[in-house]
Formats: sequence, structure tokens, C-alpha cells
Amino acid sequence: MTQTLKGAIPAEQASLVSQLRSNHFRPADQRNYWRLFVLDHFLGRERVDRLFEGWRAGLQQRMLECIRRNGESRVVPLPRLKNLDRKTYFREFVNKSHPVVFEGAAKNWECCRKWSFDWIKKHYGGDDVMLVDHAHQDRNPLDEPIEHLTLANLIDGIDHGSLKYARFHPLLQRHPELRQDVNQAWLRDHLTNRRTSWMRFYTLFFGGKGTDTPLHCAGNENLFVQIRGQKRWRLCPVECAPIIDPPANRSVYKYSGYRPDGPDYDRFPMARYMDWYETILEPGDVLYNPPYYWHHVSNPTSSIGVGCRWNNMRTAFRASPTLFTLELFNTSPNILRGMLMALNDFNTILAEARTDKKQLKLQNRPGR
Ligand SMILES: O=C(O)CCC(=O)C(=O)O
Ligand SMILES: [Fe+2]
Repeated sequence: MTQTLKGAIPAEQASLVSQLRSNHFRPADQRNYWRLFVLDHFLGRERVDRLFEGWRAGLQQRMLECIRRNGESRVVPLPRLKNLDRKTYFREFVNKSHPVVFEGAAKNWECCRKWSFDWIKKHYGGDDVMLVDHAHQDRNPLDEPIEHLTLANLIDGIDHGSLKYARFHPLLQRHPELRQDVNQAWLRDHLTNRRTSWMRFYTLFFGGKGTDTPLHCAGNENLFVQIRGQKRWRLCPVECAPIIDPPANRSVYKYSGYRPDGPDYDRFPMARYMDWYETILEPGDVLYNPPYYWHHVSNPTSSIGVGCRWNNMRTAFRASPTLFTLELFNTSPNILRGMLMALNDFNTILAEARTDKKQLKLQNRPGR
């Protein structure tokens, strides 16, 4: 769906922000899901299931019966708007914690004109890339070995079908001159929190056809600029957590083992009935992804994109009071170290979580 919108969203287009069907979960069940999640965070899932035998299984069964009323899962196109003005963006999307695509907003930005695999290789080919999670099979993101290689090697591999994928690469953190190629005035206008704009950070994603990033979410906001190739985003709101069953991993990076592109309905039976948003970003598109909105991202072609991220406690709390509050009790790493590590290289957060024995024990229980 492609809509052009100026000013207020007319009544007939109000459905733009409410197209996913309800999961029909009962409020009491939803509250209990988050209570269990909090207990998991502090005690670990195994212990919680021992202490409250049957609670989780009963809850999951009731929730399955509710969502079943939807029938088969549907894929709904994410709103894509040309000329989306600032006021409408804040009112209809930011304030409602809802993602949206600014279609073609960045097509004339320097990054879209200038950056290519060859250009990056020529100017930054010697840079070190840390791959924390680069396998292409179903996996726990924290299980994969860490690998270092140069940007030039990674890019050469892409030409030969390599699935090594640089995620969250801190190229713009290391080379601040590159930030000028991302329209700073536009970004400032679309930041939802100017006070913490000093904590803004950029993460580059580049990889070949067939690479992807498993289903995950985080508490920061993101304006994602697609620069080269196409990128498919599948998204669902934080309320879908009971369906995709993420472990309470005490990290800023929350993930689920559910794969929308190869669903395992035995392990995630509710997913058969859930709705998803989907969009394919083209070069020059900018996606706004609010805090805690789950997303699975894949590259149908080789692709370069950059995420511009910042923190906003108000929107994060509004999106999920539970997840936001639990961030204060993160251990993998703790919230302050996490913020500093994100500014330096987001991958170090994933790398640290891998080596946190207690966390691995929590997450790698059989059946997870
Ligand atoms: O492009 C990707 O593979 C993932 C992007 C992403 O998850 C993000 O920017 O938050
Ligand atoms: Fe993400």
C-alpha cells in the first residue's frame, strides 16, 4: 500500500495505524504473562516453572484459545507515506508507538548518492568488523562464535555469496565525518527527544542476498535509512510477546527464537494465528521503528542500511512499562554500561551476553 498524506490523517485513513487484528488476549492473562516475565528476569525460567508448576502452561493454553479466533495469520502492509509531515508523524506514529515508512525521504541524501560496497571498501576497507551472530540457520543469537575480519574481506565475500553479515557495525561511530552524509537537519526534526540527542548512535548493516537478523527488539528508537538494495522488515507490537515467547535475558537486546520466514508452530503454536506488518524498504526509504516493536529483518538483495538510534524514556515506558522498568535491572550488561557500549560498538553487548555464564544457563535450557 502506498499512500500520500499531508496534514492530518482523514477519518477514512485512520485504519492506517490499527490494521493488525487484536490477539483477543484477556487482560488478566496479559498481566499474568508479564508477571511471569518479571519473575523469569529475576529468578530464571527453570526456577519459576518449578515454583509455579503449571502456571505458564495453563496461561499459554488459554491465550492460544483466544488468538485462535483470528483464524490463519495475516500479513498486513506497513503504512508507507510520501511527504509525511512532522506533526502527523508525531501525532499518529510516535505518540501511538507505531512504525511507519517515510517513502523516499532520504533519496537525495549524500549517503544514498555516495555510499556503495565499492566506495566503503575503498575508503574504510581496513576497518575491523566484529561478527557476533552470522550463521544463517535457526539459532540462538547468543550461541554463535565471534569472528573478526576486515570490511574489505567481508565485502569481497559478498560478491561470492557469503552470508557473513555485518550487523550493528559502528562505522559512523568510528568515522564521525560519515554522519554528515545522513541528513542531520532532518534527523533533528524527527528525533523524539532532543535532550538525549548526544546519546544518538548509528549502526550500519551491510551484507549479501539471503542474510537476515533474527526477531528482536530493543528499548531505543530507530530511524532506519535504506541506502542500497532492498530490505524486508516484518514487525509486530510488544503485546505479541506471549506468542513469540522471548527469554527474559537481562539485556538491552531482546530476542525470540521464532522465525517468521520458517515458522515452527509446534514450539510457537500461537504464531499460526498472529498478524504481522511487512514492508520492503527501497533505497531512500526511512523507517521509524518505536521502542520494543519486534522486528525480523532480511535482505532479498545485497543491502546497505543505517540505523540512527536514540533513547527516550517517555516513549519507551509508554510502549512497555514492564520491559522499560526491567532495563534498570539488566545485568548483561547493566544499563549504564550498556549505553556506553552501544555508543562504542553495539556488538560488544551481544558478545558480553554470550560470555555471561549465568545468562547462557538461563537461555539455553533444553527446549528453548
Ligand atoms: O537490517 C537488519 O538486518 C536489522 C536492522 C535492525 O534490526 C535495526 O535497525 O534495528
Ligand atoms: Fe533491530
